[in-house]
Amino acid sequence: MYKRILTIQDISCVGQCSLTVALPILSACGVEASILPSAVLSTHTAGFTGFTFRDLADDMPAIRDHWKKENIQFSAIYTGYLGSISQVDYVLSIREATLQKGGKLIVDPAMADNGKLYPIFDMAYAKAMGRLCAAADYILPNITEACFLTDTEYKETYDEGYIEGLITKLQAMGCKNVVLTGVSYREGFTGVLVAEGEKRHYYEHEKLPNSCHGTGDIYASAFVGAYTRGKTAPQAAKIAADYTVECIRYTAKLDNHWYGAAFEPLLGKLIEAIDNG
Ligand code: PXL
Repeated sequence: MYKRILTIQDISCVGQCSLTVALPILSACGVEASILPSAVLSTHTAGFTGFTFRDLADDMPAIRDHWKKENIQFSAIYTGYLGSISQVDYVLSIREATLQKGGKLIVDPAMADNGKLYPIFDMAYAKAMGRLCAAADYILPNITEACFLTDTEYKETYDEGYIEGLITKLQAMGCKNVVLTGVSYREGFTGVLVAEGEKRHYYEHEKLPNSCHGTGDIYASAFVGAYTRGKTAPQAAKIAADYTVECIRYTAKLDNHWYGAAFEPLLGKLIEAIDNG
């Protein structure tokens, strides 16, 4: 069945993240991508200075009402970086109005990394994001985001008990299914833990020495695309992880490509993994 996804996240005009990543990746996955831009920025906020920022929250109710009048329905809604706290309630009302029966709300909290919130966000935003996560079918936090969502101390090194503690707290908030990224138990390796109710599935992969901005968006978009195409969550988590690692590996070979990961040349591999995996 042909699937149409609505993705709600910002347009960073330059910088290879959010919608400029989600649109091509979702299209490559073979699903129709509709968009609702949450904000427009001249660049992303990680490494550039003096970026412009326009919050588009005020446009959201009229867009929602028009879609409702036109009876537009989506197979899934996937949210990422939102521009402001008021968007959380708009997203919930857009789900109410447009998500088809049985459709999934997939939330990437997209607000923090390496122990810190992104610029422009504060604890009030993190709390509001917690409400959206609690209403989601799947959430895709990294460890930093899981810590902000659950008021847990961020640690660089940890054991399985710490990770299980994060999952338990997230599930107690109402997040039934968690895809936790960047879970690393040994030098040179990292991975993703998929927790669906009581079930746990850990996929470990190589950890490359370089890291790139925007890889969370590449990961989440590939996960959503693969999952919407009928893969199970653990299968989609593996496809997305393998693709993201290849994008990081490719980017390491480029000069002066610090602002994002070059995901475009690897799209063929993602399509192959979805079609033949
Ligand atoms: O990749 C996440 C992201 C999305 N959008 C904007 C960002 C970031 C990360 O910093 O700044 C505007």
